[in-house]
Amino acid sequence: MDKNSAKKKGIHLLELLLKRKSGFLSGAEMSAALGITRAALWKRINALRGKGFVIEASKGKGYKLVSTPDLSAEEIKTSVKGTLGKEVIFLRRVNSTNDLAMKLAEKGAPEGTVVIADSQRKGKGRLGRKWHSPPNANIYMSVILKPNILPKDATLLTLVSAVSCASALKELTGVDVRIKWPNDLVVSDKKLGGILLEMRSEPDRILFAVIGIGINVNMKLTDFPADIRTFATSIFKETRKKHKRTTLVAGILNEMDGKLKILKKTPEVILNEWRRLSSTLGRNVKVTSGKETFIGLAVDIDEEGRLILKTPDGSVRTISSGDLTVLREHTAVQ
Ligand code: BT5
Repeated sequence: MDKNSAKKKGIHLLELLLKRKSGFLSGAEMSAALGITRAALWKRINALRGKGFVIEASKGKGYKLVSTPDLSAEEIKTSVKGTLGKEVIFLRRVNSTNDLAMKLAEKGAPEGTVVIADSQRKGKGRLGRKWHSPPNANIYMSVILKPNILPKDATLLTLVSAVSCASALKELTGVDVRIKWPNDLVVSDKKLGGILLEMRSEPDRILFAVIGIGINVNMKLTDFPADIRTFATSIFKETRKKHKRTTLVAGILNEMDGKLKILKKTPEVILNEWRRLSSTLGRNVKVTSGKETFIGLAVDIDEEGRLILKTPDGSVRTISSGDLTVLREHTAVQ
């Protein structure tokens, strides 16, 4: 059997085990369903065990799935409903999931391929900044997309990803995740995560885009470096509970799948969802964009996802990218 179909069979095995969570599945039944010998089944069961799946074996009864690891490619693949996450590359450690995803996309990896890592050596933010990426705690993933939109509309990909993350996290953890323009996921103005969009494009089309998503999930505040601790948060900090990363990853991918389809047909719907989840609109802000700094009231975003700012002198500025700080509510800006 070639490596690829063997890989696929591994997933089918997990699907079978997940379906019969409460009881045992006989070895004969499983080998028949998978079309493999009992010896091959045993090998595959052991391969899953090696990845942290706990599978009980009982003579005469068969196999039973007791627990699944916190993060695994196999369970993500069985949990996604659409194209995103049907192909998952999971690594314990990588320099940057975005760098690897860009390389794979360059080599023709299909749309929806996800690169995910338990930790990153050189996790990156925008403009060469660092993304703190310790192991056993958080989500660091990159999704390859081949969107049929113009390069000038690329910011919409950041917005739709932020909306998908905020909605999925709210639904799965109960945390009121909001979006700070343009790429931050925040909870009560503290940074929970960030999105980094990179792409390869020609003047009139995007060849591929990579959406990098970093979310602090099970990280304790004391584990953050001192400089980040003051303004960051995690799902654990907000809920006092640990959350299974695989569930959150699959939830986000499913949400993104649906919302990307909506973006294609009715971008206005996504823009409205963004507005509803925004922590930025209606507030006085300072935006640094390149060498310029603007202060004003964030009134809206336009159809390309640019921020519309009303400055104190009454003029209107449209800003396509930058770093935004929310000013204290009493700062007088008209
Ligand atoms: C971002 O950049 O917010 C985008 C972060 C994207 C990270 C993901 S992880 C998977 C994928 N692979 C990568 O290599 N990157 C992506 P920016 O807006 O530039 O914010 C960066 C700033 O956030 C840093 O300068 C720190 O101040 C702060 N920061 C760093 N690590 C953080 C963390 N874990 N939690 C909260 N804030 C952090």
